[in-house]
Amino acid sequence: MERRCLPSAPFKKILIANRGEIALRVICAAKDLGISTVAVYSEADRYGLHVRFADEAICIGPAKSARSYLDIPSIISAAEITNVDAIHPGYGFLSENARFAEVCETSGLKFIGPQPVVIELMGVKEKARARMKASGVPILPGSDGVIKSPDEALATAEAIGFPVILKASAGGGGRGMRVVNSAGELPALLTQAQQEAGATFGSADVYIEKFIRGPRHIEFQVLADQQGNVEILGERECSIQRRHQKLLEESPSPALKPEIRCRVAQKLKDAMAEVGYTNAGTVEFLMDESGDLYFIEVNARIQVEHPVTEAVTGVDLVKSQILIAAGESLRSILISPVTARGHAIECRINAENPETFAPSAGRITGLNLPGGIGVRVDTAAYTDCVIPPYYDSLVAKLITHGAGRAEAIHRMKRALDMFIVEGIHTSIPLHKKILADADFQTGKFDTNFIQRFLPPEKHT
Ligand code: MV4
Repeated sequence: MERRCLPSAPFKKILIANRGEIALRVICAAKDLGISTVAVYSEADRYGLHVRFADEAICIGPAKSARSYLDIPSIISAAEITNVDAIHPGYGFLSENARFAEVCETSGLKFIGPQPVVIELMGVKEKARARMKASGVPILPGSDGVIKSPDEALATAEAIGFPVILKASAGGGGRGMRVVNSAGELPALLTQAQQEAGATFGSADVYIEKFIRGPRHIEFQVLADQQGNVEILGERECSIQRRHQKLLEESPSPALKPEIRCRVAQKLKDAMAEVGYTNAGTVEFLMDESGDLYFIEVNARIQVEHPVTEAVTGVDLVKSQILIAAGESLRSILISPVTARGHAIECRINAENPETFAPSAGRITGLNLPGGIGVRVDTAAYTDCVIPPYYDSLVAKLITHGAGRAEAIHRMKRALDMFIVEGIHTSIPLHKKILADADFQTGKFDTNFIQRFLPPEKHT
């Protein structure tokens, strides 16, 4: 459990460079610490709750993110005008932009996240992979860094055995990947992957890994302070995804063996200390059918699904981020050893058409948020609010906690039945189907699970 309050506020005022539920989440943490808040907003978000609940709010530009939530000069100007001490980037937008973190620091504003050089390192996937390997974190067999020639690619693939996967060094989140099933396909797919990587990320660098069919996606939550202390706050099971968009997450994973959790967490602790990681971060792994974990990438930010970890550990991760950025030690932030209690599940309630998954922007004409014991709702929605078409489609996160997985599922079903959103389509019906599924209930699923709920042509 982390310390509840401080004798004096670590910062006087922070700016939140984000919108929606995560901006509100950061405002809550700041209020709990006695810190004043500044919201920034686009013209589409004038009536957003982050604007209403922050102490001050500044319009930074038009609806399109490139001219508002991604506009570094506008955000830095807002921070200077309001005289804030620090900036919290939330997730998405500028949260993993090393240049933004750098500009904050050179402008005398504390960036609430890792050091710019560490964000940069984690963004180059094959470098992050090499650093994790060097610290003893298990990785999949693959190339030693970037592929330099088609011959080298072929030799590496033959050595590790097909199928293999080509991944963009600057990619992540599933973009710029190619699965290669045989030597004959390799040259053409390598060219494709390199071209796509160059066009999408500005770097044509590609590396190879052994391809795991039907893996589970399991990620570990990390907190690290500026004194070199690292804590691992358990893991989240994130296998229920569609097109690399997570739909439902839980903690702990119903599939992770305790010995593997313990061994990987220990290695990770050392690895994150060795790279000089600070603040909150997530380390993603794939699990193969034997239950072993293999590192894939690091997300240098707070994640959407952080509340499931908060539910089982009782640690306020966003408050911890602010305190770490202010120079507080984890030894003072986490006043007793972190332990996990019970089980938590999060359902992402998206504004989308249940058949086509197309975004369903518009006005919410009726809204009932569920509550009761073991239920948390993180949202910036209210009756008559408008979900704009410009940003991601997350309307609310519904999190339930129970003594065990069965109770968390039961509470989730109850809460979904009491969750009413009128005026737009949402993913609530899909979540009800997932929760009613026998394999979901027994915990037997992988990253292909969601396909059975989709029309065949929608498979990816
Ligand atoms: C893989 C993989 C199989 N083998 N790497 C997709 C997102 C990106 N972070 C990594 N991804 C994958 N990497 C190897 N060596 C399968 C995926 C993958 C996936 C991973 C996690 C969750 C959902 C996924 C859906 C399709 C593919």
